[in-house]
Amino acid sequence: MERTLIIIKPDAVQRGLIGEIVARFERRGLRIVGMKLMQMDRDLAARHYAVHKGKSFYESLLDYITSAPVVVMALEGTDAVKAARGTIGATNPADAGAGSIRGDFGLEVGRNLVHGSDSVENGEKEVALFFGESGLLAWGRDVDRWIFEKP
Ligand code: IDP
Ligand code: MG
Repeated sequence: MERTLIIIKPDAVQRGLIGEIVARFERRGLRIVGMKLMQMDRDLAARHYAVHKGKSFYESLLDYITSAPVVVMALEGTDAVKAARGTIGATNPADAGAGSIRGDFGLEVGRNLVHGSDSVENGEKEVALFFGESGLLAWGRDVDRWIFEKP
């Protein structure tokens, strides 16, 4: 099943929004197969955000993501990448629709609360970077047949 990596960023953790944000992904129907509280070091942050190296916001992005603890989750589900991006909302919270996490809780692109993988390929890579295969739990929910037509 498709996987995506979610990071509840330092601003969201500091603001006491972990539960609120996890609840939105749970309610969406995505299945949590990995979850941990951690503080990212600069090396891990640089690997995760390698695609943005050289951009104007790159250094401030690394400062932000390493500034305080984060909660990292691997989620599974049908079209998990696209579904999670929808629940998260547009990169700039000012453009994010009401009802999305960024649209409901954010104002600025540099404090946008959550990361979600942007493609199926990156979802696999990012989940592997943070959890490896042994860091994930394969399990079924009793409710899966009411969320997935073919569990
Ligand atoms: P995404 O998180 O919606 O996938 P990306 O374009 O991949 O957005 O950018 C990664 C992260 O870098 C954003 O979530 C945001 O935290 C930060 N970022 C992106 N663009 C800017 C910017 O113009 N100024 C400051 N931070 C930015
Ligand atoms: Mg991105």
